[in-house]
Amino acid sequence: MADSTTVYIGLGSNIGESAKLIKTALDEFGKCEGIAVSAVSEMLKTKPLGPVDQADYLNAAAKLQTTLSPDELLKSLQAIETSLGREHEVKWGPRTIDLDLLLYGDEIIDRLELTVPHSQMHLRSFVLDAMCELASNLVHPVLKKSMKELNERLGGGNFFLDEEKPQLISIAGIIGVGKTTLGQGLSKEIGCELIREAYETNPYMDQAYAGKQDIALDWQLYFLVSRLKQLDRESLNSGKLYISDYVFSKEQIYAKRVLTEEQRRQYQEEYVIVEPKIAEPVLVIYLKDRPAACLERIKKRNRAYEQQIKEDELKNFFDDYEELFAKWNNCPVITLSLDKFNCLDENDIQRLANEIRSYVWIS
Ligand code: A4P
Ligand code: MG
Repeated sequence: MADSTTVYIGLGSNIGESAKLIKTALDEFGKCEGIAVSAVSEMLKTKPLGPVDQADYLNAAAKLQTTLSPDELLKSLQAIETSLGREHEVKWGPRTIDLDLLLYGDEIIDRLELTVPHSQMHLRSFVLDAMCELASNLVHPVLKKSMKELNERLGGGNFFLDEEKPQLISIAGIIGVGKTTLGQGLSKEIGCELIREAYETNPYMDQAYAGKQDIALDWQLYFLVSRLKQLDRESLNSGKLYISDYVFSKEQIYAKRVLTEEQRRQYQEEYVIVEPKIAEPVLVIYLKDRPAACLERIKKRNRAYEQQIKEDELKNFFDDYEELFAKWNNCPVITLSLDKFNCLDENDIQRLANEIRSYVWIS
């Protein structure tokens, strides 16, 4: 097709004979003037995303060549939706066929009636799994990341921007990796509150790091209460942005590493009361660096109690964080390796802040 543009369409259905409806929609593309279908992904059965209780979906993506403009193409998609019995009723509700324009070349369009790239595609595994089949190295024109990389951030989950939740962004990673430095840079760039881990006020730090096992439980319980004071979902505002320089889930990593079996049993009794009250992050930034490099930073900043830390201990925590995020699917995770990212570089911070804006609800 002369002067055509490569576009990607997301297809979804959960009413009627979904497989047949998706096939018919693809046939209809082929019949439209100015559209040619060049590739189609497998149809994937997916769990419904969103607040409405409804049947599983079949989803797929298609690669098309088109000479139509983005608006003309959208009109064609809507005409096909209508011809296949689509009624626009409940937002997020069940539908016979849904055709979303995901990408139109590398054009960026930001209008209410047409947003390209599709405003939610980077939050949906059911879109990115299909996109990875067709073009895993294709780069998202706004986020500047490949489909593969965007998909890995989701851990198989599907998400939506939920203004009912506090927009908590938690930074995770081992001691000395630079979580607070990154948090300071980001909170300034984005203009939001930074929630800083309250280790200065924990009266057990010195003794705990000196290896006094009998105070380890008090040490961890103090932190548990402090997390509740900072991250209680009742005290954070819905829709407001916050950055914390720690992720609450690390409490379990520490409990496993620093408590005896009996201490851990007692700790768990309190943990199960606190955990349901804590606001879950809508996005995690996972900072990664070699344990040896983190140890260097710990030496440089020279906090007395931290000077006891050994590289082996840092390696254990490193492994624990890796394990945590290998199976994490509670929210998207942006992983940053410090060989490619500098927490003190303004350009790096600005680029990251721009990416973050696509993963949180901003009024
Ligand atoms: N619009 C703006 N940009 C675009 C675009 N890039 N492509 C406008 C298509 N439309 C776009 O769309 C609503 C309005 O968005 C239109 O006026 C159009 O001009 P719609 O198709 O009429 O309504 P919709 O699809 O219900 O919109 P909404 O709320 O975006 O629904 P979604 O996001 O499509 O979600 N779970 C699974 N597993 N699989 C699914 O496919 N789909 C939904 C619906 C919910 N849960 C799901 C699935
Ligand atoms: Mg749609």
